[in-house]
Amino acid sequence: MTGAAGDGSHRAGFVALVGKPNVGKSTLMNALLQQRLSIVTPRPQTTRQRVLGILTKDACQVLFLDTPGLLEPGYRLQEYMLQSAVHTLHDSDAAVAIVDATRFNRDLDDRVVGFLEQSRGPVILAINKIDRTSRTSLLPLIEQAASRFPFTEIVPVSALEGDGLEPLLSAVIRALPPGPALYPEDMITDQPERFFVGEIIREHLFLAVREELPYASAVIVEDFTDRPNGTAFIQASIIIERSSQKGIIIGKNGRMLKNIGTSARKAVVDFLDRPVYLDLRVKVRPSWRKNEQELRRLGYAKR
Ligand SMILES: Nc1nc2c(ncn2[C@@H]2O[C@H](COP(=O)(O)OP(=O)(O)OP(=O)(O)O)[C@@H](O)[C@H]2O)c(=O)[nH]1
Ligand SMILES: [Mg+2]
Repeated sequence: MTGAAGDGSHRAGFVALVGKPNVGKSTLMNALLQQRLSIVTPRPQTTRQRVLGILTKDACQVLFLDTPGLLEPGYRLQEYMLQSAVHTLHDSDAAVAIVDATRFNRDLDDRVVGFLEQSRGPVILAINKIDRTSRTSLLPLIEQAASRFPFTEIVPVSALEGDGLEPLLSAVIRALPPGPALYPEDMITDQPERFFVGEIIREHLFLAVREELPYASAVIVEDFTDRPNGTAFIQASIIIERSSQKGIIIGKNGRMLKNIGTSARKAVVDFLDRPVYLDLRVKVRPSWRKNEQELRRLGYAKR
């Protein structure tokens, strides 16, 4: 049993991290957990599913839920992403809404406020990326934010530089309901290694390709077997929509696919902390983003 639970002061609960695409939700969760769990890229719409990150301290357990950005869906995958974010917000005990300080008006628009109004619990505002603004520009943003929504607290942060994280975490803990820890204290997430391996490969794919291609691609882990010699044998496929995209991902003399495989494998080794054999292939699934059955097969299943 953790810490101060005996005297009834222990707190625990689910905290949704929500906001427009690219505001830094995943970077913030990783910074709060001090662990690289959720994938991060410079592109909007990187996160496609909710990711649980568990932070256990003596007097509390915070169950952070990273979510996809609150986008305007144009196709089925995006509908799934929005639904996943909105459901997570509805199901959580508290929420941290995140905005990019340099894009404040875009990030705290009426639509976002409308979603926040559906939150079950208190909502804290994290004004992120303050490393890219001046201190003097923050005060007017805080005043505007307070006039748009009854945030319980407003905290300026830089998830990238680790600035403001302590005050934010204190605000989150104050927003949690009393209760015992819900997960064992050494647990960091409830999602399987296999899920994160697919995500890490997708991260390296997103970093390597341009324009529409990241949005037209997905990764599926076909086989994940721990061999008796201690090596994780992983076979994964990059799914794309058209055969014309296949050539781009494979690259001249197979170089692009090889580079993605090499960098992804290194990151998977860091994550799993054991040797990894990675076999990476490319498969075409026409219009998978719009096809319910394909989406389900890729793990993007609606509830
Ligand atoms: N300068 C600066 N950049 C940041 C900060 N936080 C995040 N970023 C960058 O913003 C980009 C998006 O970060 P993510 O954490 O992937 O953002 P997200 O909100 O999870 O994005 P989606 O999953 O696509 O909705 C990355 O290039 C991050 O490095 C910050 O505090 N300062
Ligand atoms: Mg994200």
